Amino acid sequence: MSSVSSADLYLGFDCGTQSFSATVIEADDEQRRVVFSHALNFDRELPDYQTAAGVWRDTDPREVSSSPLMWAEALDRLLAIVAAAPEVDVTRIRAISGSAQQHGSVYLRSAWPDTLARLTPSDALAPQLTAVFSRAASPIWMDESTTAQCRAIEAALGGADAVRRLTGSRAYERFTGPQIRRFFETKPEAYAQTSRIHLVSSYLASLLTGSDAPIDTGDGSGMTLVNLAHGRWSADALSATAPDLAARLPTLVPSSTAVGPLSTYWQQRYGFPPATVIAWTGDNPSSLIGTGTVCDDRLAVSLGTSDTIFAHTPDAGSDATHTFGAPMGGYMALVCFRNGSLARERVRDRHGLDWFGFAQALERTPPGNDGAMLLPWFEPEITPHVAVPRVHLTGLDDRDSARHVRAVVEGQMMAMANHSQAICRGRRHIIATGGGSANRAILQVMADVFDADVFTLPVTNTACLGAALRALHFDRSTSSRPLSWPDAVAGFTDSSHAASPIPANVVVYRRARERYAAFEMQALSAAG
Ligand code: XUL
Repeated sequence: MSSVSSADLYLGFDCGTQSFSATVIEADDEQRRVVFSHALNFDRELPDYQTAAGVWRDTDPREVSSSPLMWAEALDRLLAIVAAAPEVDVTRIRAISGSAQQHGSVYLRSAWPDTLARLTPSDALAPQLTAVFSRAASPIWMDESTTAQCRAIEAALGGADAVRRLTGSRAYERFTGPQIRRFFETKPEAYAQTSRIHLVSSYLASLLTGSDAPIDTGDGSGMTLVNLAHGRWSADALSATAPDLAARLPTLVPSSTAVGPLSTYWQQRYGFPPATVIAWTGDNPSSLIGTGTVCDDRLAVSLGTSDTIFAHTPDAGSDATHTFGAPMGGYMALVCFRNGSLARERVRDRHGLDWFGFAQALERTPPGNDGAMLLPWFEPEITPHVAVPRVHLTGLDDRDSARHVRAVVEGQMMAMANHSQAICRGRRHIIATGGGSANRAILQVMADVFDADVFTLPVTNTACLGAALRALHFDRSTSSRPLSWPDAVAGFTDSSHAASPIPANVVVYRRARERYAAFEMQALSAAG
């Protein structure tokens, strides 16, 4: 079906852990709609890179990485798909932005800027980039190998609390600064050959503009390198991390910054116009926009590869685990759980179910699971920190599939609610997003555990939608018809009520949450 409209189009990307997506939206004064969306799954559609769930795992289970070359190839393929889509008249695309999994880093040699500037449009992107990496594998957010570097950085900066006040989070294993420090310590020659270190987001923005793109303050605040209150690289944090780091980092800019026009490589390769590329950001900051969480009274829960809970907050001093810059200004408070969809899938697969059977199992079992519980640490966990994975069970018989299903979902929701009290305070309106939010039975557990109303959106990849909305907002801000953020997201993020808390269940979970916290404490202290 080809479109007859002449409204402006905006293109958003999201490079997630397991897939790379594109969304095109149409917006003018009359209409607002998603015109096109497509996702490329890394394992299935780029099998040459041999990823499993989008990642490479080392023999050391703490090390998790992925391929920057694969991300480039996926970007090239997606642009080809968008250009060929009958629904999209690419000449109407005015602005483009994107988001990517947070914290992952890309290490580039001095040939990087020249290579970018001289790409041959008739040739595919990835083969032209093979020589630019000083590190073929990019460490990603699932990497847990930098505990020693976290402690060293915290010691150099006056302790964990001082790091939190300065950067918005204490040093975490997955954060980019500790990752850079470990690279410098373990591979000093490769570090010496690195002249630029990008985040996944700024690396991909660079590939679009054919020039070295900046890092935005939203994604930058996941690096342990940014003075959050000032929105600048912190000289102290940089020197606590690795030598001559300032020269290796791109500039740091507010999220709503134009990076440049789409390069001639893409214009000639697929017929795109010189649309403005807006700085890319992290998937969570982008989801803040794509869920319409632009007012302070709501919170969002994203059920994706990682489960995250986040909200907009006007000041940097939130007492949540992480405070990042928010793309619309101000800040966002966030807590991240590594055992998200992969843990739900493990239970589903171990008990031979599909998602329908999983939902039925939840519906067949009582809230509170008659006291049966599970700590869902199938993989090392970020919140609370669990270095060696182990699933702890109480009151569960291995053959009882339905109770296992309920236990994993209740465990995830109770952990989330217990560890995000600073974010939940005063907020009883949850926007649920991510693949897991399609499951109504999970949303009922969420409503009951949080004692909050849960809403869903027509689009589940809210990071990708957020990127397209950021492109729209920027474009209009430079015109005579600027849009406020609530007006920019309106029509795309209108939510539907999905679940209300059931008072009797709320009482059950109030008690269960206390038991869960005690169970968690006991498991953590037994692990030492
Ligand atoms: C957030 C985090 C994850 C990744 C996943 O701090 O580590 O949510 O952004 O893509």
